[in-house]
Amino acid sequence: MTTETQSGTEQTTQVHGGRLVAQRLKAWGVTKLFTLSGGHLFSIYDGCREEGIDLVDVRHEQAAAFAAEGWAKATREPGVCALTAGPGVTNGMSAIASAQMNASPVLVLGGRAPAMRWGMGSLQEIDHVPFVAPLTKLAATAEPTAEIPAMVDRALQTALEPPTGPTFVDFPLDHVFMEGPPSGGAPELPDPSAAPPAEGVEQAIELLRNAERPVIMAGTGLYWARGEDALQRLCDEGDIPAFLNGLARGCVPADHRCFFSRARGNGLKGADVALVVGVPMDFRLGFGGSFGDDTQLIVLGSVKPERPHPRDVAVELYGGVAATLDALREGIAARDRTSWLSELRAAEDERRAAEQDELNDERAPLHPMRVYREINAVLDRDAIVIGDGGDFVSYAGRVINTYEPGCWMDPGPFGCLGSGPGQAIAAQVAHPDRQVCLLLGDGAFGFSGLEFDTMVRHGLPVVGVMGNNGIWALEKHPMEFLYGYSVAAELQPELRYDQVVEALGGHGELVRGPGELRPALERAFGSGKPALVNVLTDPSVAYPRKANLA
Ligand SMILES: Cc1ncc(C[n+]2csc(CCOP(=O)(O)OP(=O)(O)O)c2C)c(N)n1
Ligand SMILES: [Mg+2]
Repeated sequence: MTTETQSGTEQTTQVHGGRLVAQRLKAWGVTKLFTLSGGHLFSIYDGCREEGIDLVDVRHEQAAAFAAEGWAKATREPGVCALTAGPGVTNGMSAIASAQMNASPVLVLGGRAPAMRWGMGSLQEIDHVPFVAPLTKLAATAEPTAEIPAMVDRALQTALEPPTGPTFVDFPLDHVFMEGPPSGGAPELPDPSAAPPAEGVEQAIELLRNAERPVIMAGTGLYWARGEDALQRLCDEGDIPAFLNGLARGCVPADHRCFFSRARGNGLKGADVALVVGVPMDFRLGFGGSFGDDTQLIVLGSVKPERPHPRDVAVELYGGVAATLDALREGIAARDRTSWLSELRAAEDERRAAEQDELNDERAPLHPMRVYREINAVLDRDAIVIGDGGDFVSYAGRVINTYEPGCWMDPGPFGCLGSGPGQAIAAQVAHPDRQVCLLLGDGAFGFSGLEFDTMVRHGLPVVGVMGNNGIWALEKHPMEFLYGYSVAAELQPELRYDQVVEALGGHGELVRGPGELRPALERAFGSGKPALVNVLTDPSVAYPRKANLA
């Protein structure tokens, strides 16, 4: 409903608070809102309908919030979800924490019990801000109605500013149903690739120029900073090998001469200088111990991290990542380091050769590596692959090839099972013409498996491939190793998750032997429907991991 008020010569068209929200979303280029219904959100829905923002409604709020993160990962635009007051917001908390750890620019809109009765015990009344604040860059309540546009602007701006990350605004029911004047013009969208280079580049150039065995270790921050082209130029001209984790996967294509994965130990330990780009030295880098004791570190990021580095760093560079990478390249002058590259290539090839037996394993139920040999063969170069599970996804991280940025999504360091379906939904909404392949453990399926219904209702032909070993393998094997037995580690063997997906209106396949897998994958991708290829895998296969928890 709109009303016109005339005051003197000035005329203001008042619109309701939900419409104000939608107008600002639209101004920032938001086209999709991931949500699950709740009365507190009706006026936002109405606003989105008026403004042409599509709603994608899911089956659990965590999927809506993971989808918002998936949208951000797939597009590098802000992902937005709307969660109803109280349990809607609490259900989204794991995904908000996940977005925080991945620095994903996400805006979470919350419903909220009415301000006029606050404290009197309205339905679903709880103050979200204190418990969401530690997980976000900004958490606030928008009131009164006239404050809504500026608050939405600030939340989106904050989510997109480096370090990118999630923000939260909730809207008291009365204020979002009341009317206020539209405000706010076209926002200036931050362009991370235009940020100026960091100070202190000269010292880094000096180190890199003289290095004989330099390496680059890049992670999620490189992706958010849109640094992939500059990184490739630096690798190319400096003959510098690159190792990638997190969302940086694909920022150097898997078949690039400077890309290595299996030789990571040789590269990081053997390096005299390591350029560490957009990646914290957390457990994934052995808290800094993945590098050699004598490796000199240059750390590059968009902003100085809050957490101190766990080991000495020779040069710290904070500023525009792409511009700094270009400045380094210009400073170091081309250098022939083919012998260093060949040494690593030999190590890489040797490890890959040693994998062949597992990739070709003929056993039934299948070895997980055999599953990945078949998947690699059917995926397009720009397929988006999403991992959600334990050991099954650890294997994938090792052997799935990623060629373009934004084509690999896993839960990241928060490691939340159940993150996959929401991210797959968003990836397919963002890229309707590309393959989206969702890798699922049978345990992981239980958290968000009903999102196959969302995929069916929204016509999203995501292909799930399940490594169904009937156990929580990533927990069962380590527990047996430590205690000689395991508890709480079993699932039902050979459960027909494919039939669950069929019952929801999707396409299902059961695969018992390796020869059946390729045709089943082809039928699944050919079906044009959401699909699940339920592959029975060998529960006795334990992923060879060194560290689990610490
Ligand atoms: C929300 C959540 N709960 C529990 C865990 C602990 N956890 C990590 S991996 C894993 C096992 C996953 O089992 P499955 O998906 O079947 O994959 P598998 O290891 O069997 O290949 C569990 C329980 C977690 N990471 N996230
Ligand atoms: Mg399992």
